[in-house]
Amino acid sequence: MKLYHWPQTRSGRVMWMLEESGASYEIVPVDVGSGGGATPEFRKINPMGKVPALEDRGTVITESGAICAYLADLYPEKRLAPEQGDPLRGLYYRWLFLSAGVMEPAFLQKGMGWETKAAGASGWGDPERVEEMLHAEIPADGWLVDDYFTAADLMVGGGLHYMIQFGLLDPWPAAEAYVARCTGRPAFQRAQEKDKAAA
Ligand SMILES: N[C@@H](CCC(=O)N[C@@H](CS)C(=O)NCC(=O)O)C(=O)O
Repeated sequence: MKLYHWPQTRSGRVMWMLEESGASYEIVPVDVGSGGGATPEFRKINPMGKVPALEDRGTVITESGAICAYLADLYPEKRLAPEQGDPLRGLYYRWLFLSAGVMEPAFLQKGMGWETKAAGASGWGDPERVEEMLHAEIPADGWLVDDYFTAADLMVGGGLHYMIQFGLLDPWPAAEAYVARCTGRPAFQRAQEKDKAAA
């Protein structure tokens, strides 16, 4: 597998997931900060010009949540997702989609200071509503979906880690402890080291 990657970007989450999966992969650096994403060669890999992109046996997958879900299914023995047909699989999808479609835009809106004129029409509501939901749902102990870590924890815990780090979310004890459980995983630590080495 090839991971098109640049340090300290969202592709770090995929590197973490590759480490969780035990996959063997090669890192292909794409300097998205200096126009590397805009080259015709890379646009053939990802027409959005963004990292991460994962190439596996001739197919390119983009979008970090999709890549993490793909890897969880590819390595079922690592138990990083509930099985197909288990209702908890629906809960797992809910968190993956919330992470990409609700949490990210809400916190970007907050970071950029954009006004929401129609929170009822925007799919993510507004940052206040998303924060209320997170306060209610981030578990004081354990994980989001079941009693084991899944790719949904990786996406949500990784996202919270970033938002707290960059001052976009005021931490509360349960969130801090949850993020610490996620980032305390050996696979996260290995990915961090590889990300630093790639930098
Ligand atoms: N929705 C995408 C977002 C990817 C993304 O925005 N990547 C940024 C780095 S964190 C990037 O490559 N930016 C370069 C650009 O847009 O030119 C995902 O989750 O994979």
